[in-house]
Amino acid sequence: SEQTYLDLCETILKDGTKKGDRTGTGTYSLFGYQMRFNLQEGFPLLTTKKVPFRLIASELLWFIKGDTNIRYLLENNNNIWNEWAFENWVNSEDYNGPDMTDFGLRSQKDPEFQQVYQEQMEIFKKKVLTDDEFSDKYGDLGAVYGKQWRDWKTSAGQSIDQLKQVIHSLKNNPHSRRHIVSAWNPEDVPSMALPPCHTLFQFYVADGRLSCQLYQRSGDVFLGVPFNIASYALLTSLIAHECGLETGEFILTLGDAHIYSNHVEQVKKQLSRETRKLPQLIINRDKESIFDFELSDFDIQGYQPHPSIKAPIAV
Ligand code: THF
Repeated sequence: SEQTYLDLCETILKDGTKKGDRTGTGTYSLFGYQMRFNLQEGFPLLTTKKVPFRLIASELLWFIKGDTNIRYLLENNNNIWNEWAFENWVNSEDYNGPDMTDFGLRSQKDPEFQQVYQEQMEIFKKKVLTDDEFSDKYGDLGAVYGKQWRDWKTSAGQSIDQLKQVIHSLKNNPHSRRHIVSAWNPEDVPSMALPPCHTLFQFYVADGRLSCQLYQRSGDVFLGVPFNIASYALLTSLIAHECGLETGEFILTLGDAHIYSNHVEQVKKQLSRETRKLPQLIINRDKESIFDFELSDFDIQGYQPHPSIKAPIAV
């Protein structure tokens, strides 16, 4: 239940080690933590703050399509991956605007720079949306999730559709212990905008229920993890639907579980709130294949969260 997430937050604040990180923000961190969500109890969208389901659903559909270009996200008003594509552009020879070195950290500390950065980001978004050539060059994040899930390149030059294969194996050999999808491709890691945080997931079928466990190497507990929980719960529900199974559990195993130092006040605020009843996920029953779903085929009902809590993303 949601309490397991709140327990994680409390444990990190109490026992986490103060640790530097790639982004220069600073974190409180611990290593190795497991959370279990019984999907029969409701859909695990946190209620102690408002979590934007629409963004989670459009990101998941983007992965399922095998798309790695942020244009699709932008078309759906989803801005959660912008910074990583923007970084490629401002570091390229084609960029000749104001200096964007360290834009993530600087925009948080310097309001004047924040404005200059916002302007460049708007230019960037517009170009990705309207200029095909630009979009191919800078809107693409490289071999991130969608690519590895749907089009993993083999050394023999062939392509593996892991998602299709795992659905096939769930339908035809449900008791297999090999229902695995890996996003971690050691050959591609050095060239990725961001090496995958959700590294590998496995499905499990028992008593007509489909469960899923994700190993996440690194979890931004305040901003990312609530998205990741809901995203994999949605994926599990869609695949269960296609395979004619009920949903079981979603288990999230975290490697480096951290709270950024500039999220601590927000986490404390969230911890002061009471949990509420979890909402229900409604799926359009007329569609079967997970590859046919669109945003309008899902709905969340009975979601009455506490208000959202804003926090800056570490880039
Ligand atoms: N980088 C970091 N530092 N943390 C992450 O969680 C993360 N991701 C993805 C890639 N890099 C990451 C991006 N996922 C938000 C949520 C998830 C993200 C990125 C950003 C976010 O800011 N959420 C806000 C709402 C934003 C909005 O309304 O536009 C929130 O309040 O939840 C891990 O997958």
